[in-house]
Amino acid sequence: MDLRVVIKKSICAMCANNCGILVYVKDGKVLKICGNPDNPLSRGFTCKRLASAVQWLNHPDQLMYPLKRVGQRGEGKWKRITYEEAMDEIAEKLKDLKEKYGPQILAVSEGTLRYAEFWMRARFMNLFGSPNMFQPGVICGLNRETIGAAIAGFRVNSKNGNLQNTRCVVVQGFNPKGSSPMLAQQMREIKALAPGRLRVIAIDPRDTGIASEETDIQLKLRPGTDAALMLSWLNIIINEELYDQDFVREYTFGFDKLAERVQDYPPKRVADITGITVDKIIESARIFATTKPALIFGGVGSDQIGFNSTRVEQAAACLMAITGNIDIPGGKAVPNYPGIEIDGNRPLRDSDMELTDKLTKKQKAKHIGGDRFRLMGYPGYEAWAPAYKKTYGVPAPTMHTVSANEPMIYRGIINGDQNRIRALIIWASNPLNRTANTKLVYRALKSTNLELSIVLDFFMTPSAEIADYVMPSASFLEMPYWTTWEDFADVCCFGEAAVEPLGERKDAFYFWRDLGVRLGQEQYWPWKTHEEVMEYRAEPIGYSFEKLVQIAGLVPPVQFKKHEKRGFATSTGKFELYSTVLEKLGYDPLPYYKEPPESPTSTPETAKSYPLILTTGGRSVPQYHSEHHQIGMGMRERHPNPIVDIHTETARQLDINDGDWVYIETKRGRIKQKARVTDGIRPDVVNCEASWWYPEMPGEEPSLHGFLESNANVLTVDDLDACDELVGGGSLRALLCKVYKA
Ligand SMILES: Nc1nc2c(c(=O)[nH]1)N[C@H]1C(S)=C(S)[C@@H](COP(=O)(O)OP(=O)(O)OC[C@H]3O[C@@H](n4cnc5c(=O)[nH]c(N)nc54)[C@H](O)[C@@H]3O)O[C@H]1N2
Ligand SMILES: Nc1nc2c(c(=O)[nH]1)N[C@H]1C(S)=C(S)[C@@H](COP(=O)(O)OP(=O)(O)OC[C@H]3O[C@@H](n4cnc5c(=O)[nH]c(N)nc54)[C@H](O)[C@@H]3O)O[C@H]1N2
Ligand code: SF4
Ligand SMILES: [Mo]
Repeated sequence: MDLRVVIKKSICAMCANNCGILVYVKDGKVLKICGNPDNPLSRGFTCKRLASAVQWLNHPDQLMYPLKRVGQRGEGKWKRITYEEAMDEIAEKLKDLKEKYGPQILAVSEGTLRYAEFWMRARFMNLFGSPNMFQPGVICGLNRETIGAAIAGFRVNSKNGNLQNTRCVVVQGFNPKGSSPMLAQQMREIKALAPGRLRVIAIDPRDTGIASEETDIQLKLRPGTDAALMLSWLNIIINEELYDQDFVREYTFGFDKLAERVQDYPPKRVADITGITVDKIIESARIFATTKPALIFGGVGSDQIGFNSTRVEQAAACLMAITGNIDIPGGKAVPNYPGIEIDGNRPLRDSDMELTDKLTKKQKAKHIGGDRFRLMGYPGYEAWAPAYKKTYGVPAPTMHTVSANEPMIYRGIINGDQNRIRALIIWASNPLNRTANTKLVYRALKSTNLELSIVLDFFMTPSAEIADYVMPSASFLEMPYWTTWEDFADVCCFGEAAVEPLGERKDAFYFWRDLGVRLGQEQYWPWKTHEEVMEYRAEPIGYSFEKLVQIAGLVPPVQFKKHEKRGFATSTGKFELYSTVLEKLGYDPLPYYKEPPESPTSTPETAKSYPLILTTGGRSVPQYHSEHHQIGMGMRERHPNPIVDIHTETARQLDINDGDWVYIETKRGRIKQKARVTDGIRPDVVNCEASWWYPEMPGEEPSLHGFLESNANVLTVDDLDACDELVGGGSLRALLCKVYKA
């Protein structure tokens, strides 16, 4: 027994903020955790969720040993096997399937930034020969990522601003108090220290408490109509000549065509579409254009509206560009790719580790959905990545800019297509809860057409309950960390494992490496430990693993006006208001508005029976998606039930009281949540929480931990025609529903 207290410098991964933490450890057990003030990004910040980390790690439901299914999928019959046995069997089956059908039959489904180093699975998959990796990112910022990459060479509409110098923030479909506590605190502090300095324009059908009544503007638009609103702002700013003429002339491409397009969106027409008055549209556009520097913080509100979602991001990026808010202090900083440089050398980025060139052209063509949702496939990547490499001198990452289409994958499995996915590794994700159209996902994951299914997780989730193998994973407290946020940031943060993995849990590095070695990839996995990989990546700058942990992160100073010298990373070298990449891919090169696939206007018949507009999501701090629902770790106790927001007047008409359990029903099915009656939402909109399941309910069928009880994705849509035309994300918001007492 060792009774000394040791302080480990780790990274919290209970959300993607990845704050630096100090973990107090005695005799191999975590005593307490607090923020690491030396972490150059989080500087000691932590949120309330971290307070539950010790209880979380010690929770009796944490998975400890590999499990193999022995009954039917979902019967709840499992056998404990050793890690080596599980890996041998999985490798054997994969070898067999690959020989019979080719390597593209293997897919990887992963969670959003649940793990720091996605290059590992990319490396494994590129060497295995399959292009089919997918994740929820297509409804969570990857539309923003890829459209940004296509038109400017970076993500324009993002949250990593430098608010000290910013005078106006547009908070669009974004709920920082619930989803981004660090940023919400920063905004609160600025508003308290310098009242009136930061103007906030909130674009949200709900009141998210980030805009104040006195100084700010709230645009409670009809869900799904953001593109129309932004195009109208463009209309006003261009017609009133409120744009930055020098920037537009010198650094943008296609202004005249954009100016022509936005004539279709006069404020009067857009007032009818969005439900916001003409005066408010004009006033807010003028404030945005004239209060500089300004930023647009886009959340996932409009990423999840299906068909039109990427066009919102495109229009928002055009707004940032024509107002000259790019690459200036207080505006949108262009990442200083390749980022960290020490004496002319740089540590290896994630994209340096992926081995994308090992995947042949022939295999890339087998990417499911790549020919339909082309911006998210190799056609898109190959259209923009050369300019990225030329401008920044490093390869563009594919990790989150290329994704197979999830709805097409499930349909292929259910239909028994010859070229379908036959083996699936679900890494740090819970598709039964996260993905639109849960009932279809369920049919696919249960189908015998899917011959092998493996889940890597901490807990027995609904998705794990219907897998063939469940592999228990080491968590952030049990493994070292190196994060570049998948290369979308020009910074790195590092951390060490605080304790040894519990039971037979494994850091995923070993899963990918050990599987690779078993499948003939040995020469590409020369490192025996995860720490060794980190030293390999830091070799060019000569830092040891210990030194990385001590410094906790590398954050180069932000530089501005870089575009004046090197231009933008596009084929024209300009910020493309008219996208040559979209043109090349056969899409409309300009942003435009289209009604949501289901709405009072596009489907009036449906609206007769389902008169309310549904949005799903709206985070609150205790839970992180489908995580932290277990009883006994503090978080479920703080937020025990799923909440649906309903306007006071609407609730009165429906005879619903605050705290009542109600059904929310769409054409796809119904779920139950608890009503929160409020004035802070549009009367025609209800918002229910996503991702609910009940770990305390039976794990076997038919319950699968109550995965259909309160899960918003029972209500949502993944029809291909409803998906975003460019990236293929489903329609999770702006749907039609009815609500009644349960
Ligand atoms: N209707 C509706 N659906 C939504 C949303 C919405 O707003 N509305 N939001 C969407 C968004 S933005 C997202 S990002 C997705 C999220 O979808 P996912 O990323 O799939 O998130 P979770 O459902 O929480 O599943 C993550 C799982 O990974 C496990 N896990 C976490 N970290 C690790 C790790 O390091 N290793 C391993 N092996 N496992 C780990 C957790 O225990 C959990 O079971 O959901 C989407 N779904
Ligand atoms: N506590 C907690 N924090 C999280 C997460 C979590 O699950 N829990 N998830 C993390 C992840 S992966 C993500 S992606 C982020 C997401 O973080 P956010 O982007 O903040 O997501 P939400 O909290 O769903 O807030 C979206 C807002 O959009 C509004 N909205 C709905 N429909 C529309 C629309 O059509 N237009 C507009 N303009 N607004 C609309 C909703 O009312 C809501 O206020 O949060 C991250 N942080
Ligand atoms: S859960 Fe809280 S402490 Fe942990 S990374 Fe996220 S914001 Fe930071
Ligand atoms: Mo997300």
